[in-house]
Amino acid sequence: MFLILRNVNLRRAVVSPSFGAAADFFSSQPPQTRTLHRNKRGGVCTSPNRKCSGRPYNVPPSAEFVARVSGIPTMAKLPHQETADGLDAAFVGVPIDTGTSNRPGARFGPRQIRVESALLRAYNSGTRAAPYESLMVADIGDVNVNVYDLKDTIAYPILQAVAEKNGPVGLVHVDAHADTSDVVLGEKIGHGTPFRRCVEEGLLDCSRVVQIGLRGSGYSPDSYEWSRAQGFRVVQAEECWFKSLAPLMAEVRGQMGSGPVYLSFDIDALDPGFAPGTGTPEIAGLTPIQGVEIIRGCRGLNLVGCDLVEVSPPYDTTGNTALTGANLLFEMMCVLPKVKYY
Ligand SMILES: [Mn+2]
Repeated sequence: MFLILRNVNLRRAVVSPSFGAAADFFSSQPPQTRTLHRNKRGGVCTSPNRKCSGRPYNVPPSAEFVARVSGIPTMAKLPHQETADGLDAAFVGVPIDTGTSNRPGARFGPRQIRVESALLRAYNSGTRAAPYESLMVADIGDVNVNVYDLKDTIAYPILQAVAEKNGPVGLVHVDAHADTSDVVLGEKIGHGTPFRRCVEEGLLDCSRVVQIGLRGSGYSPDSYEWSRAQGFRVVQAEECWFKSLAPLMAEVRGQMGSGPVYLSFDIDALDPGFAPGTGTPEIAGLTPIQGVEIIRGCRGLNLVGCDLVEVSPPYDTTGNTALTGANLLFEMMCVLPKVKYY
């Protein structure tokens, strides 16, 4: 799991009251200060950790001058800093897979995505976005997860933190799975239940939720009945086949309006032919083009955070799944508010 967060207290995001064991574990650790905030530099870099360029913002070193394969692998070869101080947006890894229902391995996702992200460049050739000309971004490392706590979910505690700051948020959820189960093997918290928990706690503005790419065999004839009953818009994969998703995203922008929106992208939304490195693959999924269309279609929304989850490198030794994940994260950064476009 990899995240891009804006203006969120990360400690609150990762350590929720629901996570008893995890909370105890974290409370025994040194205080963390990863509180994201808008910097007040007025266009002047205030980060003491900027090492990559002479520009006012962190910029990945160009492979025209610095060998891609050199250096310690951070996300997009951005500087690493311990805290989010001075940043407009931060990449943070959450290496967790302990409660996965099928193939484990996603704990290695952030590390592999960082390695593959060395191929990312500074500008988006397709959209002319220049994220490093208007946002201060860095890699703030990984959350020190409790790998002995089997409660494997991330969207739930993050949305608790996001909603605490913003109130109930809209959600663009791209996934093969609805992740709205109630109880799995007696457990209320797992990677198949987060959005039901979010609704129960009032974290989502249910009229501003869309789930895209859902598919596969289910536990009942209508697997997405619960989602629809909450007011979510459900766009099954079958509705996406053979189409551009740009028109859909125009409708989604209308649905989301100007309120805060969170984007959660499970790599298994993509067809396993493109992204086999994941824990619960489902055939006949979205193409990478459609994935990019969805993310680019979020431009203009008031995005408060994004995640990319379930990259499991052991199931794709080519690295392509992690490479795809890295590129999708770059696309997400390019549609954050205030990104400069040429
Ligand atoms: Mn999924």
